[in-house]
Amino acid sequence: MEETFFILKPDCLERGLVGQVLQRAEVRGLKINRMEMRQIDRSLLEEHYADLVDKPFFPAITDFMTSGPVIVGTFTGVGAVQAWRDMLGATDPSKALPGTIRGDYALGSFPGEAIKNIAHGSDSLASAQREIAIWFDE
Ligand code: IDP
Ligand code: MG
Repeated sequence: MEETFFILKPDCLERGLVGQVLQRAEVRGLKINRMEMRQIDRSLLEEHYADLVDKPFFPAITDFMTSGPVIVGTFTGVGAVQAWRDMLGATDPSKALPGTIRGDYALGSFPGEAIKNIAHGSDSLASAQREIAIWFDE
């Protein structure tokens, strides 16, 4: 049994897609184990995206991720980390396959903007553990 970390990003809430996205996870068999609505603060985001803070687009990511409330939580299930990543699809929605969340609910973004892609998922078991500790203060 694995636990993976997710964020439903501000575009997901803004567009009223929370129910649909969570339903996809649930019908796949992922169980919601923790869930909370938050307004992200900058320092937490920098810790979460530690590998991206030096990128030129990080200020755009910060603006996007703090532009409205998010829902953070975890799913548990067999192979939950990879299952949720596979369901999300490619980072850039313009390259994400139809049938994936990013491929079905998002399109592309303008150069210089953050890529708005609905949801986050941990990319490995180690990342999941690190992110759960950051967001749920363990
Ligand atoms: P992931 O979310 O698919 O794991 P990461 O490379 O970890 O992708 O990037 C984290 C988030 O940062 C992405 O989901 C996206 O919102 C944003 N992002 C990544 N690369 C770019 C970029 O080149 N321009 C703008 N935003 C980006
Ligand atoms: Mg990532």
